[in-house]
Amino acid sequence: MTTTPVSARTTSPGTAMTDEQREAFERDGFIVVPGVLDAEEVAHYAAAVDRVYAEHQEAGKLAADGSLHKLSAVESCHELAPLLNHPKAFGLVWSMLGWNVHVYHSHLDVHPPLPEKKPFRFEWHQDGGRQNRELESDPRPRMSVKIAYWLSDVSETGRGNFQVVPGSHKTNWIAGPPRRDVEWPNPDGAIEVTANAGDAVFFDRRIWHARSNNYSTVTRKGVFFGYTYRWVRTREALSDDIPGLTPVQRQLVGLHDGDGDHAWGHYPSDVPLYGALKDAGELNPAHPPLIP
Ligand SMILES: O=C(O)CCC(=O)C(=O)O
Repeated sequence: MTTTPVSARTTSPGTAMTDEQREAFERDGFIVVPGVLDAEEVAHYAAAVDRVYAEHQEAGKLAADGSLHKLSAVESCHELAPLLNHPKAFGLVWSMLGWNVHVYHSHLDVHPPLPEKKPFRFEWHQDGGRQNRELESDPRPRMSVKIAYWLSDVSETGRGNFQVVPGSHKTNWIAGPPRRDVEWPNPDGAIEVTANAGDAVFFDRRIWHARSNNYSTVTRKGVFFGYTYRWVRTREALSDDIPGLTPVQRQLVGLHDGDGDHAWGHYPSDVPLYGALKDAGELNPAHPPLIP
């Protein structure tokens, strides 16, 4: 068992997104942030994910291809809680969405090398499910952002890399097959995002994206956290309690109990991230409180 990394004990909300990051994110719909996790953190979180994988393997609960796509990352693996608000990545979230946020969808993923070619499946999608049918504007609103932490080396393509169409986050519709199992080419402009273990990818939920198949010799491991406004209902399994969380982490997993405002943000001083940003001098006038 590895020791808890120092970064896991900080209560700092981190620093705001830089102007360069914002420009790239607005243009491309995603950015790669190098070196968010150091080698010790990668080893620590990869070992935690490996334990969850081994438990599922033991219980015969892996997918037929030996992969694990486990929803509710922190509920499934409490050791991942510090990644909810890692100080080197969390600033990207509150810079985009402000302080009235929570994690509405998360997963840990282990994809071992595939021994043989998988049947075709068109995996390209935008996140948010029916948000992509029931919101009426063009482009539809951002609504949520996601961080992927890489716990394995995907610095070469072909390792089950995350694929995106850069700049597609303002495009409501792309051409696709009549059914997902009908062979269809990748969308124009699609790329495999490469990253080292410890890098993070921060992406707009609207960007057209897909996991690729891992035909390499390296098992792909990652943890994904999707953030949205607290007034959007969570998809996460909710615990009665998860011990040891900070107030901001409790807000993010929906365990914050000062919710007289029903998550509408009427009482910012009751919302832990508002207080943390205030203390750090990082409150942004672009995300003002409601007028009392
Ligand atoms: O695992 C991947 O590379 C893609 C993940 C994905 O599709 C998602 O986070 O919505």
